[in-house]
Amino acid sequence: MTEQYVNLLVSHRERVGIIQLNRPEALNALNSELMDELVRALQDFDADAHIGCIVMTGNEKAFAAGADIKQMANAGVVEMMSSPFIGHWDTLQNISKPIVAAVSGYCLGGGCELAMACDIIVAAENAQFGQPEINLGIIPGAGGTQRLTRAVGKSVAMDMILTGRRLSAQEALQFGLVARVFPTASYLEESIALAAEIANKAPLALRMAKESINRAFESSLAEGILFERRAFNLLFATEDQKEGMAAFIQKRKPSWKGR
Ligand code: DAK
Repeated sequence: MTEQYVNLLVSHRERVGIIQLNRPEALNALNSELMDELVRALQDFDADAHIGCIVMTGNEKAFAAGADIKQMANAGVVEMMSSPFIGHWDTLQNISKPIVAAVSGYCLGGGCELAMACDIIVAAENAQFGQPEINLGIIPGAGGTQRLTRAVGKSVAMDMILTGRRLSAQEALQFGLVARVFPTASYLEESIALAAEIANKAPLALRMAKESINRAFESSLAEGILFERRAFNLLFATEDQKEGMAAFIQKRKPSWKGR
């Protein structure tokens, strides 16, 4: 990967693409330049056949403390409506490869919305999740009222969004916002290991699984099940399905082709 970034550190470890938000002086506050770069880095990894899964992370103190308050403080309604900022979140939804958010420290406002727009959230023990926008006289604007409610239910979402209450990593685990919690010293390595495990699965099956799970949030049960059935049947047109089942029968490891 040759692309240069100002607000990100981008690397890869075997089949895992790693994107680190890198504005530590502002607790990784999400300004439009960072979001531009983030979308580009995600799209590059999505298009790279050598990458199977992506890890998005910050630093030990902050995943991201929200959208950049200084950048939007003087904006008017027309400016906000025409801001490309929100389009970045929509683009994120079109990334077909799984994205693991590895969260340590502050994960607030737009930062929490960014983590929730990823596919799996892994938390360090020191992580704090919150939607404190109410304290700024606004509400979450990048999906927080919707995704948080789907993740933790109405009562906890109301509590967090109306008061600005933060959840600890253990609370976030208990309420279903995060999938796994690890010690702060090892959360990133554990997240990369999880992503490596995913990256070594059959690529087309991963893609169908991600699309089908996401469809659960967009459709009725009957429509979602129909979507799943079509995706399931489609996988029988792939070489990887033949390989996976042959490998099982022959008691060997499968070798995926992504075809
Ligand atoms: N924006 C800009 N700078 C930030 C920031 C933020 N969100 N959070 C922290 N910083 C900066 C601080 O200003 C400080 O910079 P200097 O003063 O040193 O220049 C530096 O990072 C270190 O912060 P603190 O000195 O405050 O550090 P502490 O450890 O004392 O406190 C804190 C950490 C996370 C509790 C505190 O920084 C804090 O409360 N930060 C703000 C958290 C917050 O309110 N987040 C929500 C932001 S609103 C949109 C959709 C969505 C959104 C926007 C638009 N569209 C549809 C267009 C999302 C909105 C939000 O996220």
